[in-house]
Amino acid sequence: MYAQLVETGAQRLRGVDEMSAQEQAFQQRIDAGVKIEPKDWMPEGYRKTLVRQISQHAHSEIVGQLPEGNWATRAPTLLRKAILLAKIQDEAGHGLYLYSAAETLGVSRDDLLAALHSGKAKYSSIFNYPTLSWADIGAIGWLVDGSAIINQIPLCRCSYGPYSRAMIRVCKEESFHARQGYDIMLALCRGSAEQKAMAQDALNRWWWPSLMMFGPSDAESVNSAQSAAWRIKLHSNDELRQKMVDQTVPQAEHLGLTVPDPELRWNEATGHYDFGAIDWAEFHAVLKGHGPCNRERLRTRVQAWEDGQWFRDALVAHAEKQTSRAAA
Ligand code: BYC
Repeated sequence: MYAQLVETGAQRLRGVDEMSAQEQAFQQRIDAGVKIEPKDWMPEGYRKTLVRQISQHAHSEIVGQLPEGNWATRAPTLLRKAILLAKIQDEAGHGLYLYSAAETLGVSRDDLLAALHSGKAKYSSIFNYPTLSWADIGAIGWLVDGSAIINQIPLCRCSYGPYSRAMIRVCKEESFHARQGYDIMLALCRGSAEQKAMAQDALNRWWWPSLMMFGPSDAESVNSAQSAAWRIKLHSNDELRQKMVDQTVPQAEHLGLTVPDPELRWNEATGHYDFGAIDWAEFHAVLKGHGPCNRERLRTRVQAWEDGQWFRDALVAHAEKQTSRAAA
C-alpha cells in the first residue's frame, strides 16, 4: 500500500538522478527504516513538511479541547465529569508534546502560536462543529478520537524520531478516549427512547465531518506522494478513511444506531463497506474559515492567550530573578 502511494504520485516526485548526493543518502536512510533525529542533516522540504504537519496536529489538539470544554460543567454525573476533565487535560498534554516535537525542527512555539492566532495555520476541520448535546461528547470520543487513532497509529512508525515517539503515548491515551466515548453512546442507547434519539442525532451530525478528518481524496491530496516517499505518511487518506468506516459500522450496529448514509453497504467482493460521496464543498468551506464555529474557536484561543499574558510575564520575571540571584 505504501509503495502504491509513492508510485501513484511518482511522476510528481523528483527522480533519483535529480537529487543531490546528500539527498540520495538521506532517502536511502529513510528507505532502510532509519529514524531521522533533530541533529541529522535533512532536506529543507522534509523539515518544512514536518513543521507543517506537526504544528497543525498540535493546534488540533489544543483547539480540540474547546468543543468538549463546553460540557465540562454540564456532564450528567460526577464520574462523567471527572473522566471528561481528564480527557481534556490529556489533549492539552498532546498539544505540548507536539509543540516540543516541532521545536526540535528549529521553529519557535511563539511563532507557531502566532500563526494559529492570526488564522494562517490550519487545525483539524472537525473542531469547527458545535457540541449541541451530551451525546456529542460520546460521538466525539467514539468517532473523532476513533479516527485519530486510525490516523496516528501509523505515525508511531514514521521516519522522524521525536514525532514518532510522541505518538506512542498519544495513541495510548486516545484509545482510552475512544472507549469512554463509546461507553457514553452505549449508556445512551441502553437508556430511554429520548436518550437513544440523542445518540442517533449526534451520530447523524458527526459521521460525515469525521470522515472528512482524513483529508481530501488521494487524487486531490497534494502532499501525500512526497510525505509517503519520506515515510511521514505510511497510508493514504482514502485507505485510512476506509478503515474507519469498516471498523465503525459494526460498532454502530451493536449500538442499534443507523449510519446516516443510504449508500452504505457491505461489498463481498472487496471485503469493505462501500459508502456514499463526501461533500467536499463543505470540507473546503470549513478549511477556508466558514464552518459553523471557526470564528468562535479562534476568538476563544486568542482570548485565552491574552488572558494568560500576566502568567507568562510572571514566569519570565521569576526566571530573571533566579538568574540574577545566582549571578550575585
Ligand atoms: N482539517 O495533501 P493533504 C485529534 C489540509 S487531532 C484541516 O492530504 P496531508 C484530536 C492539509 O493540511 C486531529 N485541514 O495533506 C484532538 C493540506 O493543507 P496544507 C489532527 C486538512 O498533510 C483532540 C490540505 O488539506 N490530526 O484527532 O498530507 C481531541 C491537503 O491535504 C484536513 C493530525 O493532525 C483536515 N481534516 O494530510 C480529539 C494528524 N485534512 O497544509 C481528537 C497528523 C487535510 O498543505 N496529520 N487538510 O495547507 C496528518 O496525518 C495529515 O496532515 C492529514 C492531511 C491526513 C490530516
